[in-house]
Amino acid sequence: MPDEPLDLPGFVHVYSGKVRDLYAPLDPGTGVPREDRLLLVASDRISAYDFVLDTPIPDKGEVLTRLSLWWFDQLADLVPHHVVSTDVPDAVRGRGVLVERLDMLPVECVARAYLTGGGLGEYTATGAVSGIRLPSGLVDGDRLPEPIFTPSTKAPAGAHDEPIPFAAVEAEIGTALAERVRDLTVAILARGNEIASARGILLADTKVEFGLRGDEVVLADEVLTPDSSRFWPADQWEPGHPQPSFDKQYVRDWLTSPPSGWSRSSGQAPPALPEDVVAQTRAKYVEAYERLTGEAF
Ligand code: PZK
Repeated sequence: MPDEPLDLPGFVHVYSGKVRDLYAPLDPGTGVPREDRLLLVASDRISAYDFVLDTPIPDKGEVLTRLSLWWFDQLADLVPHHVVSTDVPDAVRGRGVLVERLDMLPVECVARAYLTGGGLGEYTATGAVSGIRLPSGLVDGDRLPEPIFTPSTKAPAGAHDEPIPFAAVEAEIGTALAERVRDLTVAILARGNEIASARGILLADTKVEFGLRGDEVVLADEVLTPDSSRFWPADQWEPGHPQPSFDKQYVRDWLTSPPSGWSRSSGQAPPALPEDVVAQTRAKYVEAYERLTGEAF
């Protein structure tokens, strides 16, 4: 990890994910970490093929943070969210968000609108995804008749989330809460696609996280960003093969091309990215932001 955790006066680092970091604000009177707030910081780190690359993508953290804030607002009539303030230390301005600390639900809430990835694997093996029987004959990239809820475990750092049946979610958090997060997750992806597909982007699937404020379900984390969702260019959508990634295709293409000298199967860390790949990738994140929001980044 090249540059983080940061030394942020008034905050203590509490956790780092692959590309984001979590801090707790300190009570100015006592210096004790507050238990009701967190500072979520999106870095410029990018992952590909399960590695965090050595080369950051300039402004990625700010683009994704601003996109997530915009989506929270687009979704506000469906679900309350955890954002408290974007007034954060200069060192993380634009990519840091102060949020309400919630009691997080111990489930990854995934919805799929198109069939690909792990969902496609399950379908090919069983004809169903997360216990939901699908029409026969679907291929990679097909749109599903309607978005479906395909929850997974929250795996510890380094491990992969595992798909779980809806019944396991009910057993974990109770039937009423399970039905609520299922319906919200599907509604978020459906609303996301109503907006995004009109702007040339398909949201194949998404992962969202919810927490509780008392007994109210609150949307947390980031939402409908390219790091939490598969973004596909709508004009290149062609079921029958893996779809290009809106944001990471230049990175993947270069890493798997001869000039990189890297092989996925080597187990070695990928090499640093050339500057043209960095610039093209940055431009794709900015393009996604600008297409979706209609605002200049
Ligand atoms: C919380 N994460 C994942 C996100 C990371 C890790 N509002 C909240 N209340 C309590 N906990 C969390 C949240 C949120 N969001 C989120 N882990 C805990 C995560 C960002 C960076 F390092």
